[in-house]
Amino acid sequence: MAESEMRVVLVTGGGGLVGKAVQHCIENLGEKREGETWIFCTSKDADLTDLESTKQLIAKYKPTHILHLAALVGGLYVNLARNLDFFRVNMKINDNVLLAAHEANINKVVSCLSSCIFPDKIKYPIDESSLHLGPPHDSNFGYSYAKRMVEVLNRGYNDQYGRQFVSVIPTNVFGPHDNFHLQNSHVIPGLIHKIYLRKQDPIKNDFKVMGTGKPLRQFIFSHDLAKLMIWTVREYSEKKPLILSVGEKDEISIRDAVMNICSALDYPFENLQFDTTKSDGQYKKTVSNEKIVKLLPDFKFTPFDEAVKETCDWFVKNFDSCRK
Ligand code: NAP
Ligand code: GFB
Repeated sequence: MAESEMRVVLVTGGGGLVGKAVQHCIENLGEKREGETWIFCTSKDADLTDLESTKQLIAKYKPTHILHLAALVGGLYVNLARNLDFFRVNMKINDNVLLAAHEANINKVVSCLSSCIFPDKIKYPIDESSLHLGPPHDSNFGYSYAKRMVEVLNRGYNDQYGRQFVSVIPTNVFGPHDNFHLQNSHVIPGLIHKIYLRKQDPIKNDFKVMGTGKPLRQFIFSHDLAKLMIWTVREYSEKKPLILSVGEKDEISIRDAVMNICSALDYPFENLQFDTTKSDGQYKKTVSNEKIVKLLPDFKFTPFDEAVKETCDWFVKNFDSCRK
């Protein structure tokens, strides 16, 4: 998309992990371009499960583009407990945002899916073409089907009205401004918080890594994802979904990820204990990042250990005010 055509980008979910990373890149890392205005909204600006509020938000800011990040989001265990809520809330948010965007004649909307929504039994590495080729992993079927419907809605608006509604598909994201809640969070922020508390008071705060530590994940640093999303809003001209992830070779086990956190927090990982009575969730969901690498061959992902260290340092510095 030529720069001159870019005017106002509304970012829903602007106060969350990914939204804050986009804001950081735009406002602090020099990603902002002449003639662009980026607006970062949270649920205080509008409850996107309500169509009228959604329409009023768009009428207020009159965006030319929307980066749609807002969602009910959580780790494995809160998904296991609340699949119906994850389905219904995300279905409402997504239908409202896309309908309101269309009715306001906004042509480009970039929405956000997740690699966990792909079919669980599939040939690896997964690519963008396999989204509907089988059921997702049972642990988060609610969230997964709601997210898959974004791709269906996109196709509907694009075919029927010539829109360019597209979606990006990140793998597991982590970074500053994450949700560090002890039960509802994803694995990296959850373990950062648990290990930090254990270090603060070893007597009071025992903890175990949940599951066996064997499952495999591709973790993407939120700042890297944000740069790729900003590019997608500006330049991606296709209508097909786009995976945004580190490569297959960067896939690591949960155990290795936790050991990385221990090193970053200077905690002896010899003491790590695993609670194998807790679900492992999906064993793997290995995606190919071939398409984005072809589009952006010079893009450099932040090394995992550096990203973990930066996230841990941010958490310790912002312990009192962060989401936990
Ligand atoms: P997050 O930190 O939980 O942020 C989600 C944001 O959505 C929050 O800022 C929240 O606003 C907003 N939101 C939730 N319900 C809303 C509502 N009813 N009305 C308005 N805003 C609402 O999540 P995230 O990790 O940044 O996720 C951003 C996107 O990336 C999501 O679409 C998610 O599915 C996707 N994604 C995340 C991961 C991951 O590992 N984190 C992986 C793949 C894809 P408030 O803070 O004001 O409540
Ligand atoms: O990040 P996470 O919760 O999400 O990772 P998923 C779960 C994996 O980490 C499982 C292990 O193998 C857990 O056994 N784990 C170990 C822990 N200790 C902990 C802990 O303290 N907290 C958590 N959360 N996990 C999610 C989907 O799957 O991926 C969501 O459920 C979302 O819908 C997200 O899409 C990106 O990668 O398993």
